[in-house]
Amino acid sequence: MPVVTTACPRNCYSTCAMKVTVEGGRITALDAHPGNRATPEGPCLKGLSYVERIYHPDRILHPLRRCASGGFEQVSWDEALDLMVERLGPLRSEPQSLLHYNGSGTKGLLNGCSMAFWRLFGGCTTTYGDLCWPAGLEATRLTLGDNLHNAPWDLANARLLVFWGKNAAETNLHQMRFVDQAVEAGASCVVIDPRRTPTAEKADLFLQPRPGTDGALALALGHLLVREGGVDEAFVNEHVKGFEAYAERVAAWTPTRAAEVCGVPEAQIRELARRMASIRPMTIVPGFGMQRYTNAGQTFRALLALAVITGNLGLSGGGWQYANLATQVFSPVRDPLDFFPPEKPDGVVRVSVSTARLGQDMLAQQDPPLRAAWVERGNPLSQNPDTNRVREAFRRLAFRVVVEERLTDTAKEADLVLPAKTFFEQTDVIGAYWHGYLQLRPKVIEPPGEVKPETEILWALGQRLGIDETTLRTVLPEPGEAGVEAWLNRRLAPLGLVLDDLREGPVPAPGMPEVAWADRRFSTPSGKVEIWSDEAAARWGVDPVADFREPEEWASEPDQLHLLTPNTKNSIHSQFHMLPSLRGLGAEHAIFLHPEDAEARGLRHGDRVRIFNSRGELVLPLRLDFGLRRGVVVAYNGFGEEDGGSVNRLSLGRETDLGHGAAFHDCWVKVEGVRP
Ligand SMILES: Nc1nc2c(c(=O)[nH]1)N[C@H]1C(S)=C(S)[C@@H](COP(=O)(O)OP(=O)(O)OC[C@H]3O[C@@H](n4cnc5c(=O)[nH]c(N)nc54)[C@H](O)[C@@H]3O)O[C@H]1N2
Ligand SMILES: Nc1nc2c(c(=O)[nH]1)N[C@H]1C(S)=C(S)[C@@H](COP(=O)(O)OP(=O)(O)OC[C@H]3O[C@@H](n4cnc5c(=O)[nH]c(N)nc54)[C@H](O)[C@@H]3O)O[C@H]1N2
Ligand SMILES: [Mo]
Repeated sequence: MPVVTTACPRNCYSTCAMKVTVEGGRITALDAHPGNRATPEGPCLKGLSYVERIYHPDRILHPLRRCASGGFEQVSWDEALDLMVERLGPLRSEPQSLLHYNGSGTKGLLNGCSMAFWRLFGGCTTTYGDLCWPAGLEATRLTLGDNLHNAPWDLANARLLVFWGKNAAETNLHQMRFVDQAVEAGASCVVIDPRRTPTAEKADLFLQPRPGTDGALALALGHLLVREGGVDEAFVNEHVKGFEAYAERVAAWTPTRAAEVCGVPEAQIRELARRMASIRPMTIVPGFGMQRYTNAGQTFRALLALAVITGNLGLSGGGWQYANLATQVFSPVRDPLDFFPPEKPDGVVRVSVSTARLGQDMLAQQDPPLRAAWVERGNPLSQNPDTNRVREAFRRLAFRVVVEERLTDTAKEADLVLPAKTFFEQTDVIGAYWHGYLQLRPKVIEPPGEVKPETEILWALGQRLGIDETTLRTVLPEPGEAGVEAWLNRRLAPLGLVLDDLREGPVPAPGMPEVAWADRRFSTPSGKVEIWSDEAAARWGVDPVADFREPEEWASEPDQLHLLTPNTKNSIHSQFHMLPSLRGLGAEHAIFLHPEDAEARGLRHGDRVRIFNSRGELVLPLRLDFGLRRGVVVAYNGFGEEDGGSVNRLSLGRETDLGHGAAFHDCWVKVEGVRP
């Protein structure tokens, strides 16, 4: 029975190595692979459910064309390709009228082929920015020069852990092992989150700030560290730019003031400052949920400054664990402005729209207006802000192609749905963003039905459009495994690697650090850690030193609630939660409120409630949660129309202050009962 090594390519910290058992051309089992030191326990429930997911009856196995009745009909690849040539071919004279949109549905080097193909087509409109993490990435890059951190297992050496807006117990399961190891060895664990999450159960100090106010909290901690001792002067003198200006900034942020702004007891702020001053090494682990605000980039700079002034950089057990881009050796995402191609070496004009403002920007685009879209690996009708506007923008197009595994909210809007492969059906190489391993995900089964990998769809389309094979070969692998392997080997060659090196298991990316910045060399303009950043001011128009401002959207009426839309354990965004085996175990699409907030509205557990604002509404069951901060309402992102509608009906397309991220959590709503 062949057992093959592979790795899970979902957009998730863990990027687990796994072993796949194949019997008679079918996958029958998935198991742990010890070769990845960060994930030796093996896949989570989502990972184990792949056996169900890839053979699920709802999987799309053939091209589907919208028919006059509004439904879909199965068509042959010939018909699908003819239709694309007929509808997309004429756009080559005005290629920016075609939008190329991709989400983060899967990792893989071959993902880049699609964009390259549309360039060959003549260009297209692309997107810049990202839904996920760019405010934090840019804050880190501006301060430290790079996004790197210590190896995941090094967290076990921390004596003080600060999980700041990160819910690792659900979003980075494998990290909890290292947390347990640290705590067992006597470390203190602090969690800062408006929700009492499963991660908070590990904490010996738990702060529940008002959402969007962490910047004020961090500045007050800085105030206490500067005033009462806790600054590592040797480190600051030698390696830090801007300490004086920072000390001036935090002078005004007394703990009393921050306690008022953040709604946390002053004693807790003092206690946390005391720990930061006296316990070393400290690792701050900030999450992504906290950087979905219009003030998030500056907030992150304020948080990061705490690791800097206490000298917790370049040592085992210490640091700032946000994103480890050691594996981004192929296509750096270090600079979010890379998303705006600055020059046009191929002479092709490119236009970009903001991912965060996708709906508004698509509707606003002129010269030429958008007429068609190609969507792959993404579900913008569920996952991008302002669902109603995104839907309007998609409906206004004349022709939409969506490459998908199942009929998502986005696929349901398409004129043509093309079946997507799963990661068991085409070889690719993937990186990660928590550990530093490169991993192979080899083809282990034949694609079912008429499924074709994207690269083969584009090859066939290119041929029909009359692009010759020599030209196609410059951007796409030749169809078939041999073509893919040759293509991947060409990409690996500059790293001194070949595919065969990856077959047995994960391989550390060249330069993957055990301890980041052990050499204290920072690739910032000054070569120092920049808590004063001229670049931040010049590029983003923010104060060169971290400051605190309320998020743009802030309560204006007393009965408004702050909506948070976090992730859940048994789904990855809009993936997995529909599988029968996970359905009963996963989070529910519901509205979660503190009992006192419910009572104030005359609502009881189980009531049908309407959650609404000027952008949209949802009607869902109410669940009471004593673990929430009062004034906060929670609904999970990832659910779509068939479950009652995406939470993004309520969010506005709005960018973060740094990095062109999406400020999903700048979002206030009201909640009321619905008559049965
Ligand atoms: N199981 C699972 N794992 C995942 C994912 C998934 O969907 N499911 N998604 C993956 C991806 S793409 C991402 S981006 C990561 C995200 O990983 P995390 O950052 O852990 O996840 P989030 O749920 O976005 O946010 C984490 C926490 O931030 C808190 N938070 C929100 N606003 C604030 C605030 O103002 N202050 C503070 N202190 N906390 C706040 C939320 O209550 C939430 O508990 O997880 C990855 N891993
Ligand atoms: N309100 C709110 N909204 C959020 C967030 C939030 O916290 N709150 N989080 C945001 C974050 S952090 C992220 S990362 C985004 C995620 O946003 P997306 O990346 O758009 O969402 P996913 O549901 O992960 O994946 C999209 C689709 O990719 C498909 N897919 C998977 N593999 C393949 C493949 O190989 N080929 C093709 N063609 N398709 C494939 C899946 O079937 C799935 O439908 O959501 C964001 N949206
Ligand atoms: Mo994300």
